[in-house]
Amino acid sequence: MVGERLDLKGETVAIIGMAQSGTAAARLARAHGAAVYASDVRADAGVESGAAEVRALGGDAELGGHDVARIAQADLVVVSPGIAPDAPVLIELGKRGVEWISELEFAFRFLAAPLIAVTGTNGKTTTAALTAHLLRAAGIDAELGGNVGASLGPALSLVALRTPPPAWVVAEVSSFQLAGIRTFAAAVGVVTNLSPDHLDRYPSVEAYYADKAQMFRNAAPASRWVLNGEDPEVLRLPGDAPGRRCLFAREHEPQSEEAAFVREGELVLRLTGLEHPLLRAAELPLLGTHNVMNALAGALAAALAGAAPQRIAGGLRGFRGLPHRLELVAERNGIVWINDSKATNISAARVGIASMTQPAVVLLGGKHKGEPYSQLAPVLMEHARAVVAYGAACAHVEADLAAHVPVVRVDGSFEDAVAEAERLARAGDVILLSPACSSFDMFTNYEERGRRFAELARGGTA
Ligand code: UMA
Repeated sequence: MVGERLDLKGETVAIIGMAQSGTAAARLARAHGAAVYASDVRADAGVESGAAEVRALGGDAELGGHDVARIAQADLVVVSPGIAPDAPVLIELGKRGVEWISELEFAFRFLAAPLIAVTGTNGKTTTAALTAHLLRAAGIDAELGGNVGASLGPALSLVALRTPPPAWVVAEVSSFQLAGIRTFAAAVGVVTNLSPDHLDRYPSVEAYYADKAQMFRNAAPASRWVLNGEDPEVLRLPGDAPGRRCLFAREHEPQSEEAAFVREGELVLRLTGLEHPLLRAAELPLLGTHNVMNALAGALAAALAGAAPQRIAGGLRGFRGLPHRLELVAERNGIVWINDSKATNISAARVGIASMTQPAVVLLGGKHKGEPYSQLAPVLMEHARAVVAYGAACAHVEADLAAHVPVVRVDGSFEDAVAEAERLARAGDVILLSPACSSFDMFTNYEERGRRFAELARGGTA
């Protein structure tokens, strides 16, 4: 299951969006001989560098709008994942009967290595990064990319340019990317868990899950599906797609011939019926029980790609976790500062808050995504001294939670919100950035939000 590797000589590829994915797709298209027309509605510094890169490669780049007629004439149209299906440019193309593919699909067509694709609502970045780490620990040349975010790996189009190709590619794939696939097929597909998310883009949870289910669109008997055996939505997702189900679970031992589970505090792999104890869960260097599930998923995926169980155990012991995910960033005046900026939805925030062992002042807010924050009330009542509601969602957060926990609403800047959290915290407390929202009201992305929080935590000027 590797891509078809099309020859694009004499063809024109139109690329919509010129941030990371668009620019990477332009690079890949040019490398395979295509003429490129890339465009972006924005015309700011964020896309200027992408445009300059496209032009330097001999492509044509246009900022500040899309020439729909020109895009419609292209042989292939590649769309960046951040562009919603109701964006005017896609509506216009739809009216003209023009089809498009996602950057994920485009990149897949040029991948010369088998692929482990990791999707799910939460934990997919940690699981993808861990899987690549475990493969490398087992001496297998693995490249990580896709939706992991720029600090961890490139867009898949850049992975597809690597020469010589790696032995395996591990990609985190989002529902936005899966929405635009045709031939994309993972050799090993991982689904970490499913819960409502992105309701600002999807009309319903079902529509979001339907895009996730695209993972199974080109399933074959040789496909291996690493599935969360404790999540009924995940178990339902593949329907009757061909391929072997390999389950991971923390609370029980799955019956599948390939499985990963915890028995009496020890992580165990079962491969073609044979059991391999790996290490004790307490030896995992990652915070929180959700990370036990991520470790089981990563270990099983790596084993299915050929990593030896003993090497997997060593790799698990040495994995240090990722930035912006329950990351301890400072300790000052008896207060511990934890950056969970990646908790961009309710379910991720709930998991992070639940893993606190000291009273927490929780910074909650950002761009509202549509879910009610009252779902966090039980976990906040147990773990939070106070909530600081900030950002565009602050009124929603306050309205949903004030009856359950002390809420201080800050209508000002992010810096004002952090200063308020510091005022509320006492020695022995944790200040936890757990936004449950996206960052786009105040920042370019969650990484910038997390970095700013870490700066302020270390005593940077507000
Ligand atoms: N645009 C147009 N026309 C429109 C609308 C938008 O030109 O009508 C432009 C925007 O101005 C922007 C570009 O299209 O310049 C869209 O860029 P993008 O949002 O797709 O951003 P990229 O830099 O290409 O990053 C994407 C992923 N981002 C999203 O899906 C939102 C990155 O995942 C990913 O790492 C990268 O591709 C490489 O694969 C980030 C993410 O936040 C980490 N993902 C979401 C998540 O995990 O929740 C899905």
